[in-house]
Amino acid sequence: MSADFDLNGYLAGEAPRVHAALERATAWIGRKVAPDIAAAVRHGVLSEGKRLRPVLCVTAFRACGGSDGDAAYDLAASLELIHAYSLMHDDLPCMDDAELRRGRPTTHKVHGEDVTLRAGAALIPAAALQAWRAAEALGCPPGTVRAVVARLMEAAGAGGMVGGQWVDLEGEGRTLGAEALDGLHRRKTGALLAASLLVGATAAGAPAPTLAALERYGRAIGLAFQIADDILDATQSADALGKNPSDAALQKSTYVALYGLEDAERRARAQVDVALEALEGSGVRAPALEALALYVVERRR
Ligand code: GRG
Repeated sequence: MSADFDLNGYLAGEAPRVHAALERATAWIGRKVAPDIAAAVRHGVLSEGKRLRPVLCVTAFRACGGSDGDAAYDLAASLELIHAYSLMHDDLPCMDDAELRRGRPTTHKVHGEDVTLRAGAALIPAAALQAWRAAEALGCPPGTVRAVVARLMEAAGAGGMVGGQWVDLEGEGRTLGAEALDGLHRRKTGALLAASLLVGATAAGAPAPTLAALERYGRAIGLAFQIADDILDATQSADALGKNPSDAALQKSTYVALYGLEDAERRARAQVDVALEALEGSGVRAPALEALALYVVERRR
């Protein structure tokens, strides 16, 4: 484990390159939609998130031998387009009904519910096209381009994020057991985090055993991330989080409710160990991925 890796410096270096790719993507989408939809897209996509998914994607891409140019960031932006749409829709009154996100009013509070619904929907096919175009620009062979787009859409779909969200919505006001909670979050949060690594590694031409190990790493940090999210929701203020804590109000089943704070924290760290072990077995040397595994449980927002 590289204890001296400067993750803050690494993230600070990645942020402008990810932002520039998101600017290119939103400008491209903006040319296809009405101005009110384009403004909502910009609000949802360009507001200041942690950019964990695109950073995982470019980090895996480079660690697997990919080159370091703008097209890699364009590929990574496809993950953030899906993530941004999911947050825009998740915040709508028919779902979590949230007013604050990333320290700003949510997209529908500024641009209206109907426009936000349409802007979020436009982002789904835009993300698929974004991944496709970027993989072609990277010179990926046709089969690899197909695999990249398929990985992204599978993770976003009913077997992944959307399916997890269904279970989450149906679970409000009910108590879910450990297995159901893990299953929900493997899909809702974990699938897209794992896909972030797989999209990058697939585009770089990584062999199947490396992809399998990175998938194990991604699924483990996905669970760790969600446990940490539940802990933050239970312990931090809206000011610190940039969003209103909402699990209790929405009567959601959480890892904190299931295990208590201390055990939840222990379980999150155990998942980090699983992730680090998978990384070690992957044959990929990536100090940034080691540091990111710890970051998901040590972050403060
Ligand atoms: C129509 C049922 C249906 C679903 C649509 C809304 C939706 C799809 C899915 C919701 C998925 C969702 C909100 C998952 C939560 C994932 C999560 C923990 C988000 C927070 O991620 P961070 O902390 O956020 O990385 P930032 O703001 O830093 O990017």
